[in-house]
Amino acid sequence: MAQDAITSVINSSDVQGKYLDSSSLDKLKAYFGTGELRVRAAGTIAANASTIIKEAVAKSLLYSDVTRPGGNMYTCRRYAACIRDLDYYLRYATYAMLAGDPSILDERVLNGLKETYNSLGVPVGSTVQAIQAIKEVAASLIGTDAGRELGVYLDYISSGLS
Ligand SMILES: CCC1=C(C)/C(=C/C2=NC(=C\c3[nH]c(/C=C4\NC(=O)[C@H](C)[C@H]4CC)c(C)c3CCC(=O)O)/C(CCC(=O)O)=C2C)NC1=O
Repeated sequence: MAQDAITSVINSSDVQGKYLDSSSLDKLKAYFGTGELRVRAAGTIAANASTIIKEAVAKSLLYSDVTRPGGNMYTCRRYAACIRDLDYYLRYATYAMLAGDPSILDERVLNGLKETYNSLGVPVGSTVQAIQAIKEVAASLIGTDAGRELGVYLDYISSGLS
């Protein structure tokens, strides 16, 4: 089950039959302390998602081998599939940022993804480059602090793919 920062510390305290200890409370303080920042960032991302993806693709994939004949992104159908995948990554990273927890990524995005990419010849290296470009473009819109919060989960997807 996908969880969030609150259920995560509650579950680990409950397993030990204890009240929240100081490190759990510190985690919650950090979570609530950045709440407004993360909610505002999620709004900005939602309003600019297609621009963020388009700019990230321009920075990372256009005019590279993947978009040339024989490349995995060549043809409209595959180009569209790639853009759709990148939009999934941004959307789910935004959910995870709001939850303050990566479990939703394991459950709904990364589960079986590496195998699917390998069987379809989707290049992981280029995908990771595009995800890193999303991180940069998004940070320039939402600011450095929120960009760092979002970046944690985009990096989580990148390492899950690699
Ligand atoms: C929400 C969870 C979720 C994810 C993550 C997801 C990914 C996903 N991407 C796919 C395909 C694909 N993914 C890409 C992506 C790319 N090719 C490149 O060269 C680029 C580097 C890269 C974009 C960054 C492409 C081109 C295909 C189609 C490959 C093909 O059918 O030949 C497929 C195979 C089925 C399909 O085509 O729809 C899946 C399941 N589906 C999901 O439901």
